[in-house]
Amino acid sequence: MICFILNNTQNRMNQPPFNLLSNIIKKQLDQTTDTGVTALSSWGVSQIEALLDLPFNDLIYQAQFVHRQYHDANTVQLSTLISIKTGGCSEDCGYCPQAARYHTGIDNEDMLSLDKVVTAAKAAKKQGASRFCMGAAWRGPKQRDIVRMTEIISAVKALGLETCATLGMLKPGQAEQLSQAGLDYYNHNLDTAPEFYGEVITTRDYRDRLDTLECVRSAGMYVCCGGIVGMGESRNARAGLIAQLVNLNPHPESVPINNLVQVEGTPLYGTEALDPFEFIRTVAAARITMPKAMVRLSAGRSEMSEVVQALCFLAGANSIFYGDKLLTTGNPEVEQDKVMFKKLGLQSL
Ligand code: SAM
Ligand code: DTB
Ligand code: SF4
Repeated sequence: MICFILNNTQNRMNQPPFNLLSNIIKKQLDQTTDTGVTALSSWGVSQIEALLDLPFNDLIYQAQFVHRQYHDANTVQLSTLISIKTGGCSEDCGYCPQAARYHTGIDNEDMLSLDKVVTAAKAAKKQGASRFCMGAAWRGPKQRDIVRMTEIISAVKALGLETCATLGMLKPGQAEQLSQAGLDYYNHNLDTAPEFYGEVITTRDYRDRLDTLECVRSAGMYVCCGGIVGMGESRNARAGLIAQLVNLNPHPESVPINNLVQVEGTPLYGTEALDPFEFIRTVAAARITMPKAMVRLSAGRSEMSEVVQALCFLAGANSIFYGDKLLTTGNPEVEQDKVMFKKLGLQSL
């Protein structure tokens, strides 16, 4: 796969001397075309692992360098989440409080009414979100769910918000219907490296996830695809996840990096917490390898200090989930995020 970096003369003049870049990146920046565009060749797991192994300062410096080629370094996009169908899910995802088979205290609720979703979307817009993401605890939607979703999507879109949904596995016809209703993004995470996947989920396989992502692309929607770290995986597995994301062609437009939110009753509850520097390194590697993507600092912010979050922004994160709740677990209060943005001089998008 080929992607591009340093896309105009102005950017090239702004770049630091190449000798400050590590050999790993230098090796990738070897194909300058006659239009002044430099091609990045594809990334293998070992190259991404070598990025993750860099001294922290070098890694962050390079991530910030790449980030500034494509993004305003002081702007962060805000997405608000809502759970439109909570609990009672048939799947066995080891991290998830909504799986029916785990005893987490989450009840199986009916799908929210159109009115309730629209009210929540209006509130999200008023608070400053630009995208509204709707999640459902399904293995995949049934046809009747798709019909209801199309009404909801059209109504949210009519408010002037970008729309995103995460409803589980899709079949080709379903993706088309969602797209035609006005769905901009579909979130479907690869979650982890193929080698570690079986430790976390057994009720659907990696290929199922890739198939859904292909349906989303073919239907013309933007792909939101990332994963979860802090599930007891190795650094090599984090590199493996990023390699899978990078090798989607084209790269996902949006890459959520979730830190496991540990919920009592799930199999992954009690996993040793990931060192925050490893989380930040993962964000940096995602930024370097997928320069144009919006990299979202996703679940797990409630457990992170502002300093850790600031380092994630420095490492190239430029999107967050904004609003007091994720799907079933907590997220920083809106007012708290406003204060943090002010301290960091960040603008929202
Ligand atoms: N049921 C659909 C599916 O799994 O595709 C959509 C909803 S599911 C809750 C969306 C994503 O949330 C999962 O793929 C996973 O990446 C993330 N997620 C779920 N529980 C989490 C947790 N405890 N910590 C971090 N991320 C989590
Ligand atoms: C994503 O990557 N993270 C969000 C969203 N996509 C749907 C979900 C996080 C869920 C955290 C656990 C919960 O609140 O239930
Ligand atoms: Fe179900 Fe999605 Fe949770 Fe897996 S992550 S148990 S599919 S709601």
